[in-house]
Amino acid sequence: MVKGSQKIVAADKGIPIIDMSQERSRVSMQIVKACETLGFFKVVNHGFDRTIISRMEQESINFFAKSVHEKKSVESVNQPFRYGFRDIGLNGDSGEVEYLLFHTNDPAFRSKASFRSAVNCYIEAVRQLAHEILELTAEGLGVPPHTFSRLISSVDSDSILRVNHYPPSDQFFGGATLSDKSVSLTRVGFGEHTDPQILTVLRSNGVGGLQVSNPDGMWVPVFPDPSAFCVNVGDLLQVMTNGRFISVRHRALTYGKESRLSTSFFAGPPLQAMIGPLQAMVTTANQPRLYQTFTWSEYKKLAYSLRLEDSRLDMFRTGKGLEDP
Ligand code: GA4
Repeated sequence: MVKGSQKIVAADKGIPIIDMSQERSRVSMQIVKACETLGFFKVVNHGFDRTIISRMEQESINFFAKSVHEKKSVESVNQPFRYGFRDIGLNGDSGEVEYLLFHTNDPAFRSKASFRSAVNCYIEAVRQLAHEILELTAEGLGVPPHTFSRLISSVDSDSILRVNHYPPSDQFFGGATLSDKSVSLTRVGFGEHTDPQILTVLRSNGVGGLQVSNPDGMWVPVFPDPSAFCVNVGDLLQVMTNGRFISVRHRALTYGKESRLSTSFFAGPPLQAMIGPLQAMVTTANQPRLYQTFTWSEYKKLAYSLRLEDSRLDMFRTGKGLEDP
């Protein structure tokens, strides 16, 4: 069931759509503005190879159409990157979703060579897109261009690819019929949360379900556009920009008779990378340092020990007695 009284506004209301074919400085300014106001935007004319997208999508469709037994046998070498059904994380969260998780430095899994190759090609292409967006972001902020992108291009960067399949709502009614008017079709596919990493780059098929929380406390449904990529700020980018960018809360609902398929790349740094507010973001008196410095490993450990909807960033605010020397 969907809980909470947060209101829902019109689809795409206030969501920036950024045309990446514009002049570079315009794109970088628009990205910075979107990260400051909502923490979420769509990019179009991004130059992503369409064949890579369609191969990835077709292989994912084929995979999720298999029997549960077959799907479960596709275990990744690196637990907990795996096939999952309903259970999200390790602390009791669940949703109407099945998924595949791949660690991007080791996406080895027991499946057809064509699926493995589609995943590898997609990871390389989406990593490049994330890299480009992070360079544009740095340029827009006036900090050295590789400030953020170097963290995700390192060989030991800790990024994840996730493919979520939200089956049609009517597959989850266990006996109730859809003609029963008291049965609401709307279900939570993936509950509200922020992404712990630096940046997320998501693409979906033409079925809606993603919603982002705006600064007025409303849910904004994201109109599905298979030709666009959705980009959201993660917790680490909020920290590095000293709170200037918003790590946006988002969720996925399932309401229809159609399957939704989404593919998200969570761009993360190496486990030992030190993360803290950039000096350039804390220099003036009106921008006091909001967060401590920590390693991604420390932050990830904390995030994975909490529930999906928990706010973890607050635990790394300054003034908690664990200040940097
Ligand atoms: C949210 C972003 C990614 O999907 C993810 C998720 C992870 C998981 O599914 O195992 C987490 C969630 C995500 C944040 C809090 C913890 C960990 C589920 C959960 C309850 C793969 C990630 O990196 O963090």
